[in-house]
Amino acid sequence: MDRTVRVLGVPMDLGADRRGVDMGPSAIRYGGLADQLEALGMACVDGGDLAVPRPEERDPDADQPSGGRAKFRRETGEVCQDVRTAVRATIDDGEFPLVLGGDHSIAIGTVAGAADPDESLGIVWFDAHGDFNTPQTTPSGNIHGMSLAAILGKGSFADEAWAHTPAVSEENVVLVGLRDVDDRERDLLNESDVTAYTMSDIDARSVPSVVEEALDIATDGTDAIHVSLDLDWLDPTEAPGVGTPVRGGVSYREAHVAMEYVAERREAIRSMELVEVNPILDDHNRTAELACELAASAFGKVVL
Ligand code: HAR
Ligand code: MN
Ligand code: MN
Ligand code: MN
Repeated sequence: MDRTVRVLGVPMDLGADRRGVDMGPSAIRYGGLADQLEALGMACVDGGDLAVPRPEERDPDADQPSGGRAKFRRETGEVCQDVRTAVRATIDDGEFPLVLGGDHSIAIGTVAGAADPDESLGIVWFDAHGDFNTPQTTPSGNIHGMSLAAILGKGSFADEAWAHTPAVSEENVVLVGLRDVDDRERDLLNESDVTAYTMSDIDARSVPSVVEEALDIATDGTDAIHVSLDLDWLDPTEAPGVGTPVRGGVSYREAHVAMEYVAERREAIRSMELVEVNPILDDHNRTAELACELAASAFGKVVL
């Protein structure tokens, strides 16, 4: 990677029930992110953290969409527009935005900033969850479980300009690692043109084969891709510090090898984010440290 990496922290926890992901950006920095990237010979600058309101100061149910629920919808929209502005400015300056969450709702802003309206953007989304609920299907009202659907303009997100990013088409969106999908979310996913690889697909085919195919789909005919890494993609034995752990995820080695395949396409990658690290639930910051290591692998760290 010859672009300077600009780190942008988004201490957001409005989109999730378990508190603590707002401390993710600090934990990832303490985990040695800049050192790891500089050891690869990369230039790395820290853009600091964006301002995010505290849930205690706001009403989660203010300003709700009709016939649905999306808690802190207004605040999430405001934060995501700030994320979009920061990500877009970073790209316009010729730098690479590495966004640190925060809960996964911030991806709505990252993708909006990464997507040039005159171009097409593919997405590879590593996650235990589909993040494909809408305000109409969500069992929780938590926007982190809706962020990918929002980007694609599903449900009432079709009317939300801050959420829907038309430069992303479903044919170039790939989910990798699913093992926890809600019933109505499953229907929406199956009806869509998004490609979704479950953990069973990974068991049957191995990580390299699935990830390579995912990258082929995301890069097919697109101008660039965004990589969204939800740390709950990994098995909780490796990544205990996440808000919504689900057993049966990828191993430490599988996660690294996946990022090594990502690194092979790094010229196509325009932006990346590391989300859902929850230091309160972590074991001596190991999930945050793992996030740093995985970023280094994605940027081309090799053993020999
Ligand atoms: N599917 C559930 C919901 O929509 C749980 C979402 C879980 N969260 C995440 N997203 N960490 O990846 O409420
Ligand atoms: Mn209320
Ligand atoms: Mn997620
Ligand atoms: Mn998840």
